[in-house]
Amino acid sequence: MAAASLSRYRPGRITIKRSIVFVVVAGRLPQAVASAEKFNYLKQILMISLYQFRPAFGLPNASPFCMKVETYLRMAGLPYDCPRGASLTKSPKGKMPYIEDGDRRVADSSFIIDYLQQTYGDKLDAHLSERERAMALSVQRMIEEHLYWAAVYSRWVDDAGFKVSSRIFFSHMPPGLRQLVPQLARRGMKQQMHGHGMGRHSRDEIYALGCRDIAALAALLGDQAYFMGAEPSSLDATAYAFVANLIWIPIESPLREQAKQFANLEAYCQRMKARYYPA
Ligand SMILES: N[C@@H](CCC(=O)N[C@@H](CS)C(=O)NCC(=O)O)C(=O)O
Repeated sequence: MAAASLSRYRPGRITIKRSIVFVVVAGRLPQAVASAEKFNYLKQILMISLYQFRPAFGLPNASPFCMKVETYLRMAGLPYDCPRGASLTKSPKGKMPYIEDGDRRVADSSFIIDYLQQTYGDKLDAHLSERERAMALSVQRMIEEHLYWAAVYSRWVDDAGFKVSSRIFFSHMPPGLRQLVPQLARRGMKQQMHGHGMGRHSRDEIYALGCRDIAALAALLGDQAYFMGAEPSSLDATAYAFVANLIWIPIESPLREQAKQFANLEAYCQRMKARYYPA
């Protein structure tokens, strides 16, 4: 995914502008600069580096927050790459994702998108009224601050989900760590869920809360192409990342069953995939 990202995004106005700068700057660099160095130098100036977990589950990212930012970059037509070496310990806020743009480093998916909108402009939400923007923000918050925690439960606390998560997410680690790290991660997730409050509910209560959010999303989408109507908006970066991370992952849970019941959610994910991640 990371390597393919440079060639797959849809070129927008900003991309074209950056490409022109690339060519002009490349032409002016001294001959003495080796071409690989030149390429790396220019890439550093012109590419946004997205640091995130490695892809899993056949999705661009198994972290919905990482997939949200990658989807936004594609929707906005901004050139990016996903360098190796992303790590929670290097992340300014200890979570993924974060980006580097020149000498700017920004963490947290929402602050990243704010930064990108302020720096490169944003046509995606231009068609929304103030009221529609407020509604989109409320829906985004429901997904990220409520439904997310039910999904965390299904992956990290529920035994069936943890079995799959621990096997897939840590498969690259050496044998000893492969057993230890998932247990530590699980303990950390349980603590976070308890602090949030979601973790104090029973399994049935957590899934009931999450399922209501999913039904609300399906009702809100209705027969529209995108969450805010016929045209995509930045809310779709969040909605697609989170819904795909429910229905297209190999973890059986009441959340997945619920999401799969709504044909419009599946069709929506297919639509987003075809438009922003063409094969
Ligand atoms: N509010 C943050 C949330 C990011 C987040 O929770 N990332 C998770 C992955 S989905 C993470 O890095 N978890 C690692 C941890 O908590 O140790 C954002 O929007 O970026």
